[in-house]
Amino acid sequence: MRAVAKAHANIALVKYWGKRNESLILPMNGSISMTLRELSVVTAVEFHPRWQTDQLIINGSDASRTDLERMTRFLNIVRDLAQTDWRAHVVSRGNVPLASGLASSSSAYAALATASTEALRLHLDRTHLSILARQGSGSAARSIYGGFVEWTKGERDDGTDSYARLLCSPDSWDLSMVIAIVGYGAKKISSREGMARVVATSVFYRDWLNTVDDDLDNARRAILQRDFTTLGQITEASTYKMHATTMGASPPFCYWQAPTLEVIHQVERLRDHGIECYASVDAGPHVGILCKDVNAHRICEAVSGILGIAHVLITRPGPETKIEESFNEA
Ligand code: 2P0
Repeated sequence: MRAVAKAHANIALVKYWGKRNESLILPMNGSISMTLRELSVVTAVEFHPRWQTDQLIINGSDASRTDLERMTRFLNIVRDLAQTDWRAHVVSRGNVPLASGLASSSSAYAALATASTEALRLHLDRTHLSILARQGSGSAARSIYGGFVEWTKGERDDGTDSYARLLCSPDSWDLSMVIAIVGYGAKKISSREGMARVVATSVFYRDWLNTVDDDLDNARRAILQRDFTTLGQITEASTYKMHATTMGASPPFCYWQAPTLEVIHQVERLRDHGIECYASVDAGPHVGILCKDVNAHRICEAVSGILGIAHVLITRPGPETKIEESFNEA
């Protein structure tokens, strides 16, 4: 019972920030993202009746105890669906920097959801895959789809209406995201911990929630109309508002580092010179710069020289999750 799946990371344009249910991973607000072609993970999952425990290997090394326990909790949901108690060996390899604020869990849990359900012949449709992936990591709900994607927060307590859907396929808009990486390594405050602290304590959190629905409506419309300027402006505003909530938390915290701000200032200068581009920062120091394809290389050059920028990559809208191999088809 083995299957292999590939999933791509995504970066939110309108951010998911805060949970209303921590165990089912139900968000306080909806979000909109772009799936990235150049950042992906391939995960092989095999279930066997003789294995006593789950095993997880990430990029050639045994996973940490925390990562393994988190995966086992997720696979227990899959095992319940398939009514089996077989344990799994999971081998995952990807090019997304882990736990650094570059959406690594989005691709990890989208690939794991897809491969594990295929291995157990559950044959879920994309809506149910999105609901399942969400329970591993919220942003993974969006990586089930390619291109531009909206995750609706839903209203129900059981999460059956909280899933993603496609807004615009990857090949139908010539946008890029230039990603300036500020330095690898795990961040001090995980996104999970950061959003929980913000929901519980931030004096700005209510204001964040009050504006998200308008941002979603306007961003959705901008994507459907291929209105880059409006989408870019909402993207940058969503970033500033999300990070303002961290500064209003108790104790306050900030994911930005000095090079983060340097890159944001460079984005403003580029705009002043007629190169339209917009900054996006997630729960980490890196900056995604949304732009038209035609400007991506120029922007890449303009931020590469900034002190503290370790690496810059150009990403384009990427595909949905895909089954690469299935033992059951053989
Ligand atoms: C997002 N982030 O929309 C937001 C913006 C970070 C900032 O989703 O706790 O790893 O697993 O649901 O998905 C990162 O958080 O968090 C994230 P969990 P996740 O992309």
